[in-house]
Amino acid sequence: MQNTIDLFRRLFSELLEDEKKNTVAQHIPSEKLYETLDLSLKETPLSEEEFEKVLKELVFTTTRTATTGFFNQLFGGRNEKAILGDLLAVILNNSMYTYKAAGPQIGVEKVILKETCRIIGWDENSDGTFAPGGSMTNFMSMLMARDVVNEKIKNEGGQKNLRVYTSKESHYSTPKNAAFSGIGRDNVQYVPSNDIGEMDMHHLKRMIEEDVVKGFIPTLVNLTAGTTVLGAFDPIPEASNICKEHNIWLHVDGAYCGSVFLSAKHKHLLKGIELVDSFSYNAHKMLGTPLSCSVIVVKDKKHLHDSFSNDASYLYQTDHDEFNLGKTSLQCGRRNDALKFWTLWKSVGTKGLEKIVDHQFYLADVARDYIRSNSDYRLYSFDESISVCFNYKNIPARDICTLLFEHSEMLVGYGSYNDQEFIRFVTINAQNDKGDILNFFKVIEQFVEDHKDLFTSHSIEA
Ligand code: ABU
Repeated sequence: MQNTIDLFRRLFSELLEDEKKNTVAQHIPSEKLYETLDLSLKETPLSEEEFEKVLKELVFTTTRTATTGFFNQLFGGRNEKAILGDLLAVILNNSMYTYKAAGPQIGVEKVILKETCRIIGWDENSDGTFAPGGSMTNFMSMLMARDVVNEKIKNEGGQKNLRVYTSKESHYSTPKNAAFSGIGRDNVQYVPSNDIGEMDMHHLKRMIEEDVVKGFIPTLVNLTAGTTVLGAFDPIPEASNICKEHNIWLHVDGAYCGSVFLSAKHKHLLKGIELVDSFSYNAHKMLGTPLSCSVIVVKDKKHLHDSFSNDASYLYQTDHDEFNLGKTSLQCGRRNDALKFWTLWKSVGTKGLEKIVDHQFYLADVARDYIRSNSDYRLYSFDESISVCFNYKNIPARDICTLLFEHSEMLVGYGSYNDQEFIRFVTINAQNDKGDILNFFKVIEQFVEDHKDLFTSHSIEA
């Protein structure tokens, strides 16, 4: 084992050194991947030296997500205390279904869930669990909503007239989950959003009322706290009133920005969160833990048990259900995603998590100020969002993003709203500072200046 630990230390130290010089890994075109790297699996073993060489090549050419060159998705950075927790979780290798198999790690998960529920204003009757990602926490909310409408579905199978409401700007997991749950993709109703990307409550109310008249059963309203493109927050109190009137499960998908519940300054974006039935957030997004760290909490823990528990005498052999977390989880074997969050939270305190969240909004202000003060840029997104959407010199956003990627300069993505396409710059890496944000714009400006021919001669194919 010592040799392996030494190899890990070598690879990690060398990578850290290299990242200081090269924030973006050398781009390997996908069509050249297998001829560039030796990924093949063979009958015979490699020598230790050969093994280290191929592993180093792989590590060094892998997309770098912890540097100042990565703004492509809704995560980034490298929080050391959280990494320590995740490395320990790998070494300990527990499965979180029973107290017998995970011991005190069950308590680690439970204190995170309890503290989350307490901060958002729920009582002892609330609880939660961890799932493999935001899509799956949304899926869990849909299953609980379905089972509340008709508890027989889980035994007898589907019912054709259930309806789910989500905004046009919401995450693409909702139609997939409707397929998985038997509700059906065709029963997802897409509610239009207003000018700043928030679900329009007048439309929601009208669509629900029309569905009731037609004989549909409104089952779930899925709100978003931080839409994937604009980072908008749907209004909770208005949706809660509508849901109460019609007995509909209300879920808030806070995968991207739900962690604002930890910030005194920004928690107003989640005003009314205590009114909802379920709420999910990803600590691997705003809080910067390694992937994945997805939490769902429910106001009444009964629903977790009703939808997810199943007897298994070969598994549940000791202790109370409260400590056998397989009774409330989506999966059976389940890795310990809680420990990395716990090591982070324990080391910086709730105040430290708040600072992480607040810093991202500060960085977004820096970016918006820069854009607003420079006439070459046009801003499309709004204040109080950590997605800063813009165009530069009217150059198609997809051209800039794709060329930056292919030239190993910077990873940033594009999005669209109301038929406008723009660069989506996400200030989610709280390890960045003002200089890193300003440097992002400098990289784009220098790149465009140095590659004028590419931008004037043609538009890149999508
Ligand atoms: N849930 C992942 C969203 C990915 C993105 O919008 O970048």
